[in-house]
Amino acid sequence: MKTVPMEYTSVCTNPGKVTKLSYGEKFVLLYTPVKPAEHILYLIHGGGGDQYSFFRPAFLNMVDHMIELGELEPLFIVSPCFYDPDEKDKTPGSSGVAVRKFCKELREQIIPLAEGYIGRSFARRERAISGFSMGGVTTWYAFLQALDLFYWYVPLSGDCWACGEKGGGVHPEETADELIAALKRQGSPDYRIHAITGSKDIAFPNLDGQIQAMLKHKDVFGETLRYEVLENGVHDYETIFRYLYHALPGLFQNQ
Ligand code: FER
Repeated sequence: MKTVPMEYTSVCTNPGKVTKLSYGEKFVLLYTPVKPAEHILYLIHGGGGDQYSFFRPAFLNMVDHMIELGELEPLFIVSPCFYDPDEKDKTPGSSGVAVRKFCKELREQIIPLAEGYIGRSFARRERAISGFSMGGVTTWYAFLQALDLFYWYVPLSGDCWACGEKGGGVHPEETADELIAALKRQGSPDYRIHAITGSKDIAFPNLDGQIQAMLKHKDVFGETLRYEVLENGVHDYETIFRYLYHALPGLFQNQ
């Protein structure tokens, strides 16, 4: 897995635009690329984070450069915040409660807001969801609750909490079963998962346990789940930017 080229962290000659879109007391940040875009990514921060966790120069400049150089097809990126505005408790327990109900907000408020602003609604094959840590947990919840909205799932160093906190590691087989049940319940539509973590990531045992259990179900996940582990990768945003540098060009590619 390549590292992000040093020059990609500097400001691009022709950068995309970041717009703040409000709903009630909350807001999302929307990245609009300089070229016309046919796809949209909903990108979810980790525990204790917010709309700005991903939307920092190191990430936005990287995306600008990738698009400018033709390494990445232009895409919109939406960065919401899964916490309530007055939430003070950002522990995994509290975050777990927030992300379990967050897909409802995505469905009912955030997607209509962002896509209404852009002026078109995207098809599920044109929509992806990704996130880091608790944002990865959110990504798995989207699979459980909103398969009709997204085709592409990119959980980064976060496991599925269908069977409780860090449930992918504590109850791997049961978690795989929950994912399969949710898939069937939602009519078994086609989808793609690209899960990535690092061997020294604190979430590694949880995500890895879950993925190994999922991979035993070859009939379900054999063709649809891709899993990569970066040797020595740790649990921080810099490493996650590298995963996205690696994974973003593969999104929206099998249509
Ligand atoms: C994990 C998923 C999420 C994990 C930790 C988290 C240790 C989040 C932690 C936090 O928000 O502090 O698998 O494993």
